[in-house]
Amino acid sequence: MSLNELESLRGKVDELNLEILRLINERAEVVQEIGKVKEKQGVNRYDPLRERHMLNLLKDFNHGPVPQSTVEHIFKEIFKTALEQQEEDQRKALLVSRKKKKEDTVVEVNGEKIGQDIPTFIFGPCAVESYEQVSTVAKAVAAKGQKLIRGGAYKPRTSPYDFQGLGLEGLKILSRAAKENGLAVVSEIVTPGHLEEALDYVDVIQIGARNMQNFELLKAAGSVRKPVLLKRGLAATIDEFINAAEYIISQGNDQIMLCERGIRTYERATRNTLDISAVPILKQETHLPVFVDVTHSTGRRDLLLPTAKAAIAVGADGVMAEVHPDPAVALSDAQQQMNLEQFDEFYSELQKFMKSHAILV
Ligand SMILES: [Mn+2]
Repeated sequence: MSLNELESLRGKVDELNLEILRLINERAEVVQEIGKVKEKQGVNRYDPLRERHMLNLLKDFNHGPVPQSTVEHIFKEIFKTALEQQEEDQRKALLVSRKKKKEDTVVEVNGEKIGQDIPTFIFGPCAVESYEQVSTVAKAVAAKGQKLIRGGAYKPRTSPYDFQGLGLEGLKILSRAAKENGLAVVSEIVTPGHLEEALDYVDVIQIGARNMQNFELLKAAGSVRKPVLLKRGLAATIDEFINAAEYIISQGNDQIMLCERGIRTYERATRNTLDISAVPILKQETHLPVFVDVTHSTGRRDLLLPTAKAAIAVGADGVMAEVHPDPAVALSDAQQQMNLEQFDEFYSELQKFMKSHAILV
């Protein structure tokens, strides 16, 4: 074979490559069109029967020399790319997506602008147990100039025999203590049925980890005009978490805050594994404020401060932590709540950290 011949064959291969490239892209455009039609009809994007049909057609017309298994392998990759492209387009279309709205969403509660400039803190006991208990904590929170208090009245617990919370009575107690101290209430609602009665006493509706995919509850929270704090599920992927937020916003309520609270892994040194990288990912993917709950992610008092620092350093808009006047006798999460002294220490250390890093001036 002469050198000229080789050059000319290589030239042909180059041309064919470009032709294949052009065809792959042309195919992708047609698939995108199909995606739009399917979206309008509300049908599933992946259709295994259709894929089988396409593979059969290729088999009928493949006369070699490329073996059929290789042809299938190559075309399956092409099919997959097109499907991924469709999914990417779908993600861009989400209302919570940063691509849909570039600017940060700022949620205003009790004069606190959450998601803007300085981090927001949400402190309070795991559960509302008595007026004295929440009132003591409310005073400590207000003394620090903070604007929000948390406390569970409806407690979804692992065991049905564990303390289930004081219910509406608990919300009334929390609301009273909060008002007396100029604080807004963050409290979990577990069923759409409780939402209406709770609205008089709650300023931020919390949807807990165990209810992250309670779609009826998400839709109900989306149809009221109160901010929602949505916690990530125990074993939820970031994608599932984002879609849960989409359920809320799809009903018209865009006052949503996300909260990373640790995920379940094989690691037992902490109660859950704090997925710290979820914070910047959620900030990139969505326009919503992102919190880190250091209490439930670690389940360890000695890790509250370092993880809170990490949360702020990585760009979280706020931190949530549990405080109880006497954690040893708390009816839930006795292991990990801070007492008032520890709370003071935690708070002042965090302030120091933020000042030294010019987060607070
Ligand atoms: Mn708790």
